[in-house]
Amino acid sequence: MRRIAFILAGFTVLHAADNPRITLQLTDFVSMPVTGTIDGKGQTDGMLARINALREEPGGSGRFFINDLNGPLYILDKATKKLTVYLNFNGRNGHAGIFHKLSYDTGYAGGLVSVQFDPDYTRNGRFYTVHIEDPSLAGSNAPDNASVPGLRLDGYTTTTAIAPPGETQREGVLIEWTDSNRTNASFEGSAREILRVALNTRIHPLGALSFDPSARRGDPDWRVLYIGCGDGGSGESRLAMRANPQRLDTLVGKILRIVPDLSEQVSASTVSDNGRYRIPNDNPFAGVRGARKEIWALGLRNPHRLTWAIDPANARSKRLIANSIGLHTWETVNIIHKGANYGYSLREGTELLRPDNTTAPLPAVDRIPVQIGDAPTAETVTPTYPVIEYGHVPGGGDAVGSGFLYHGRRVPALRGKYVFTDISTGRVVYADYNEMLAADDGDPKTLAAIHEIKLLWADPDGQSGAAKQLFDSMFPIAKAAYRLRGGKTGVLPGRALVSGEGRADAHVAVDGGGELFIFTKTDGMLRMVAEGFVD
Ligand SMILES: [Ca+2]
Ligand SMILES: [Ca+2]
Repeated sequence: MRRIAFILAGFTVLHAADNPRITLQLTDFVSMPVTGTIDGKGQTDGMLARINALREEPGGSGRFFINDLNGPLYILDKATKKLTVYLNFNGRNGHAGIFHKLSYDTGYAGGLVSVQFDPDYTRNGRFYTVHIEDPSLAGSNAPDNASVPGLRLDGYTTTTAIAPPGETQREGVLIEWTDSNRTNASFEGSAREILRVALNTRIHPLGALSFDPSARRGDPDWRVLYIGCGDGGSGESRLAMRANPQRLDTLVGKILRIVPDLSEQVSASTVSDNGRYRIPNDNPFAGVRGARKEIWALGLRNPHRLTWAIDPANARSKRLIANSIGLHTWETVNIIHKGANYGYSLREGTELLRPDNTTAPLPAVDRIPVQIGDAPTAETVTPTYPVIEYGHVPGGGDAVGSGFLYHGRRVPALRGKYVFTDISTGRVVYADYNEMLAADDGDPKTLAAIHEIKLLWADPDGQSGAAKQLFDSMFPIAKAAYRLRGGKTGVLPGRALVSGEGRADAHVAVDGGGELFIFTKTDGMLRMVAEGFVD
């Protein structure tokens, strides 16, 4: 204990001067087309545009791919701000898009959840998407190309969903797309369903997709895809499915690691049961009888954002980071290790999680059982704990958003800092990356500190004039813009414990150069971080 106290004190002294008070100046970049309803009364229908991620297209085209949960995948030209619907995933109930069973209207993370480029995209035109389907809806679960004449569907077949124990309500679908002409803003080419995972409820879906950006051809991680698979809501259930995030024989509540291209990493992997992807031989449970070979790490509730932190001075020093949304108590940022067990739903954050979903201090002997079937085995492991956590309390938040290790040029003071948001309150914060690495020490008591970022923004509404004002979070910014765009629902659509009535629904994103953007679903705005100031 003495040693821990010394180390913590060391952090404070060592890094205090390196954690400055930072203000970011925001510039409105694009008003995303309204795909919600201006007076929506539900959890999510009143959000003006449910932008979930922004990715810069590799190859220097100067274009972003942006997905809206409600269905559109846009291409945005950064210079001209021209926005084109590239693919529309919403083919539900007479909508013109591709998937008749798209489930986007209930839950915060339904619909078109994610898009990610193949590391070899500039050669092969490939990218990957995850969308959520409701199998109880009428119609086929195969794509409909009426809205995309260039999409060839000859030979396309769906796969059988891999189901977790318990009843299921949704399916997360991973699809590989190959565009044969990257120079235009339309899709022409083929698609292939790779993986379909059934989910117990409509929350915490299959979602995050991430390739190691430092891997090169010939490396063991070249074109190897890491996937965040939420627990589908199983972990907070009072039914037997509560064990699903801990069960090695099911995919939910895990980080998965697969090779989507059957012709890649051939000698170091085996073909999956569904024949659509490969599984690396060095996955930690590849040789464990009864375990799913796809699993890279386990015991996570909703690891909805995965990102790689690469040390700019040493690309071999890299970490996979998962931001995982907590139940009633703790929001966490986790450094993901091969084979590690993050404890959920036996732990939440750095506490014990009881069967009634309340938390308590960790037990003196901090071990949890390995579970491969319906019952725990005799074998036990020590859980791995987050490097950052904050509570569902005033000054904390409700749900951790996306995060990135900043490596851009516009805000030098943020270099070496991990920037992230709380979704509902719209707080934008950072932690020192070296503190995060030091906190990844097997000791739940050591954590990296969180530092507030202030925001400077000029409210475009005439009443407060065009002068820039200082804000503590994205919430008042989204609120002002929501009104200006015609939003009519309360303070802001949605609600949460700490944010109260209304949610900002804020996330950060980075472009190809590592520069920051912030998007907010409730006002449907994408904003650029133009510069940063240090007090
Ligand atoms: Ca094209
Ligand atoms: Ca620690």
